[in-house]
Amino acid sequence: MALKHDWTKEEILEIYNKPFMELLYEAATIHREHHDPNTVQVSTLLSIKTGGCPEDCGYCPQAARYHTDLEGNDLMSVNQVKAQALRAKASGSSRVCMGAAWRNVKDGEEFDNVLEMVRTINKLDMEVCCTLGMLTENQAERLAEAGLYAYNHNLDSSEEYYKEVISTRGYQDRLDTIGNVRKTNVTVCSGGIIGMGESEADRAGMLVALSTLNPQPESVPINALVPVEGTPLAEQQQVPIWDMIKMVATTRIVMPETQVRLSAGRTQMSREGQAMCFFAGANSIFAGDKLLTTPNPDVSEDMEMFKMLGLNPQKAFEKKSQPESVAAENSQFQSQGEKPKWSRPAHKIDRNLEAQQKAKTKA
Ligand code: SAM
Ligand code: DTB
Ligand code: SF4
Repeated sequence: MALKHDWTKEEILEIYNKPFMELLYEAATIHREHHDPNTVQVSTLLSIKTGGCPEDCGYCPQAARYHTDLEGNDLMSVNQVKAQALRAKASGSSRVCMGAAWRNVKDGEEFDNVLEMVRTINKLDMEVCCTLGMLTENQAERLAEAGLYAYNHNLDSSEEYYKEVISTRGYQDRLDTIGNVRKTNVTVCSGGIIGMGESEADRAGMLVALSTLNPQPESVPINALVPVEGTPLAEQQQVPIWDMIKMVATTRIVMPETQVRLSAGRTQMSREGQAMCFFAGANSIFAGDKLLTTPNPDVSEDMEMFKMLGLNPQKAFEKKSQPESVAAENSQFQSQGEKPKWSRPAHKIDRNLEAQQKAKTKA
């Protein structure tokens, strides 16, 4: 079945506000048609350049203008990054996501070092993601050639509410960076934050902006705001777990093939709450006792939770086999010449081949 790319705010709000059990059932059903419900992808965040950011994102402890307790750091060395990536791999993570507190990437020595970090982690047979702020098309291409798997750049909220939270760059700037990544074979990771004081219509608006991208992002992180003292959003009330479950379920329904990541805010969620998010279609988490600068559950706690729920961490670059029920249905579809239900984004082998071919053409 072709994916729907013309979702409206009204349609999405209607889904978000369905009776809770109906919403959960629909989301879980769609999740099972497109994904293995017992597999969850595990990423480890690594803040390679912390603090001192010139932007004014109202939620962010790394913005230089807010007086938080954060200790900033210059760009880490390639060796430090390699050591951290090895630790992440040993603890069961298949992806490292490197974050830098930059407004945008600047060509030069620091970017060259980041490219070397990407190549180094790739050689460890781990997926590499970066979130470095705004990118030009050329920078996106250079990251692709270095072997980047995914680029994270969030829309954060609806276009209308975004303006209440960030003034130093616009929604279109974000869409342009996502567009530049899309021109390469790097997969797109883009999502947002709930609990910043936005309305349900703003949540739906963000999902309209993401789901009408064609193709839809391969990965959508849903963050619950982590309120940090010193930031303008420090006094926000914790987002109710019900809202988080409803947001995950709605995201799953409007973007069936996307990896939905249960992101920031898990330290405040019970295991039961997180289990409902997985049931509703979340199939990725950030693991490790730190997100970029704020706390996250210990790896051992997460592994205990996975064991309890019978969840398995997804292997790097794994092309998942189809659940049997879907495979049976697909063989029927395929004989009738229809597109199979189960599909996965490009994986390492295809991407490396493409990169090699491009390099050859350029030479
Ligand atoms: N500087 C880059 C940028 O803004 O694109 C990359 C790093 S930035 C910290 C990545 C994302 O983390 C933000 O877009 C936002 O969605 C999320 N984030 C930052 N602070 C957060 C907080 N306090 N709570 C929840 N999510 C947060
Ligand atoms: C995303 O959507 N969430 C992650 C990742 N992408 C980079 C970051 C969460 C940051 C939470 C606040 C902090 O630890 O500084
Ligand atoms: Fe800077 Fe990114 Fe934080 Fe905004 S979210 S202040 S761009 S580090």
